[in-house]
Amino acid sequence: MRRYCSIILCIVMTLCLVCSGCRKDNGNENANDLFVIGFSQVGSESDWRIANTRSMMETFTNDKGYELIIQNAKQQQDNQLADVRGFVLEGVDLIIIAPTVETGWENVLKEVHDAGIPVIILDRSVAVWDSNLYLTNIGSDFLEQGRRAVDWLDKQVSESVDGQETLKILHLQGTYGSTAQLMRTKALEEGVEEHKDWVIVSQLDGDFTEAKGYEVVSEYLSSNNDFDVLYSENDNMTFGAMRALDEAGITYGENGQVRIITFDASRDALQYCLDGKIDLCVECNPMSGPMVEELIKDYRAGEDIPRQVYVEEAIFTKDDLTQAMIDARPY
Ligand code: GZL
Repeated sequence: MRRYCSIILCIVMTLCLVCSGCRKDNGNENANDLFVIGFSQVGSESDWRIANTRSMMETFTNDKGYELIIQNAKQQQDNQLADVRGFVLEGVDLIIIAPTVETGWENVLKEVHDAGIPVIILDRSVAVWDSNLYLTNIGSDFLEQGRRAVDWLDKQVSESVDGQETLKILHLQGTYGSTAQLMRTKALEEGVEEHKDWVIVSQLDGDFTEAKGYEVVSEYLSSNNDFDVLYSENDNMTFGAMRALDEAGITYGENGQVRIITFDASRDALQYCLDGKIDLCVECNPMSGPMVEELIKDYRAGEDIPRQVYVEEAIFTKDDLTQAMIDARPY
């Protein structure tokens, strides 16, 4: 009998040793004792997105005690849902989600919550009944971005000497259902409501990519060319639209037929602005890695963190820019 007991004891002890090397669920312990973060990123659709991914990689390094696992969802929410469920199975210590669209997150966030893994929502937002399903949402105030663009346009037009009858706006929209699209669109539509002499001649789905922006604007220009403003919800779509305008022989920017308003304020867009090709760049700051790290440090220290954190942003016209400023920009 004693022999059997000693065999069972050996088996139990062996099992304990084997398991002790495994990552404890959210116990912040693993083989190298790194804090493991699963990051579900929208994709790599724009210069903004690539800069945002770079900011996170530069922040969460092994030598600072982190293991960052990045999954690129290629702008498909289904991929993100699978990625997040994979992080739960992996037993990561924290999950960061940059959501493609606002809806469809309730179930997976409940699963993550039930697994006891904290979640940070980055960049865009999620529309869920219970905001306790995530620690915080850190990103941009997209409605404010749009309102800054509308206020600028209002000042431009009210000062314009030609006093034209109607201001015709071509609206190039980002990924439908994303917070960036929903709020930048809401600001413009509010502006049109407030200005009876403004009209949106068409709303085109550019999905935040240069290729789609070129495609939909080219198609529109094949049978229309009567508009005064291009309101484009990100720089990459703007670059595609500029190519289409060039091919159609329509001038834009300084002294052009079409004024261009674009969002993100990437280095290339700022260069076009300084060169008089783009009239207004509305900044959307992708370099949020360090702010995310501070929030995680506060969380791990047991401190309360705000439910919503906005990054600092500005707007730029040609008069606000110098070549030195542009060359020094991080993205
Ligand atoms: C904004 C971000 C948007 C950018 C686009 O925070 O969600 O998505 O404006 C990017 O460039 O594709």
